[in-house]
Amino acid sequence: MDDKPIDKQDILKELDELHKLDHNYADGRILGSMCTEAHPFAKEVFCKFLDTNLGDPGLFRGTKQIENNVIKSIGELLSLDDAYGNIVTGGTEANLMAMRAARNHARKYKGISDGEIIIPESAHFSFKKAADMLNLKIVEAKIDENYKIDVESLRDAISDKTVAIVAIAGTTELGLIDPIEEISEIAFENNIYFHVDAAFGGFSIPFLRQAGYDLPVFDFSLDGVCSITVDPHKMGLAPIPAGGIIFRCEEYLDVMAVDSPYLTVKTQSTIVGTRLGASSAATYAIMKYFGREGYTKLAQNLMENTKFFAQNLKKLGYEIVCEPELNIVAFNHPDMDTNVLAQKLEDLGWKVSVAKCPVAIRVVLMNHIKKNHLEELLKDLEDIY
Ligand code: 0PR
Repeated sequence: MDDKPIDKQDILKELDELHKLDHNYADGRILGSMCTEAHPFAKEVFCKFLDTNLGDPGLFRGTKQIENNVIKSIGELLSLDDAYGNIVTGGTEANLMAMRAARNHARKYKGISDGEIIIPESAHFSFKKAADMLNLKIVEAKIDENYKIDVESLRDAISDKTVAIVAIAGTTELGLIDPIEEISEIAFENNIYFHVDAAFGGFSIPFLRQAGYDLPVFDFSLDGVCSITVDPHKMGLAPIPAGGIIFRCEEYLDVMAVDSPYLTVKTQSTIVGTRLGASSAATYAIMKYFGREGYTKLAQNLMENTKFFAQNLKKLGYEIVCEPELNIVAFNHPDMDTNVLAQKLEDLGWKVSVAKCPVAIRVVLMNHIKKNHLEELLKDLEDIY
């Protein structure tokens, strides 16, 4: 740290220089991000609530009410009237809370001390972090030829140590939805906690279904579902950090509660102590401002771009890994190594992401990628091959 104060203008100049090294969403070149530029209104509200701290909610009663309202609204979107949960930093923390709730619940009610969680091979790496932190063993369920959980493999993986089963509604690499209804039944029959990671899909599947898209049910209308991760900072257009964890009942928060005697509330169930009220306020604002209608339009528009991109890729001789269910397209060229192709695109200024299972170029069609960007990308792909 400098000894003497530095002039604001000099500090800003230095920061601006460094900020210039960042890529912008606005130029449409970031192809593999599930985050996007937040809506200006959400950013405005976020700034107003920068000093609020939901770690001590008695001091910020209004903001706590806002968080409760957001959780209620997201719960309703997921077919749950009385939802419990929190706005957290993102999908990682939401998944960690879900796994912690499942572990503590099984420890309390079933006496399981060395628990296992069953996750698909396609699960986000946040579950590896959660398992490591919570001392849980991961048992992987296989994925089938359609890159979705192989239900038989999942059934075989269940043991008397299983504390949670996880399925994904919008996989990180391919945007696919696991057979959640079937898995929910299995979890329910076996009295096992079932968590759905809809970090990506949670803010689009309900709207696309309402608009007539043939997508499966993935939410609390299924009896087995105990919790759902759904991230406002992905498809919800809220500023980072905004993840959501929704629980079916309060009991799952209770089993995580620790005493916080000197605070304005006597227990705390979240992982983080001091936490931003701004994330809840901005999420609340954008959900109100968009309404179901706004999100439906957004999701439909992104699906149209997805279809446009996939169809044109095929016309150019590229092969897509699977028909997109959500707004992700993964593709290869039959005559070119994927990493070589990725490098050629990088050389042309595209920020490319390569999926691992299977290896493929992966484009997440977020709101910052407009039709004209796709046309430019297709032109480059045509020229490359
Ligand atoms: N669950 C799923 C299904 C996810 O896809 C992700 C992240 C998470 C949980 C974890 O969420 P947080 O990153 O909010 O904790 N999916 C993206 C990924 O890891 C996140 C991302 C976003 C990556 C923007 C890159 C990027 O530029 O691929």
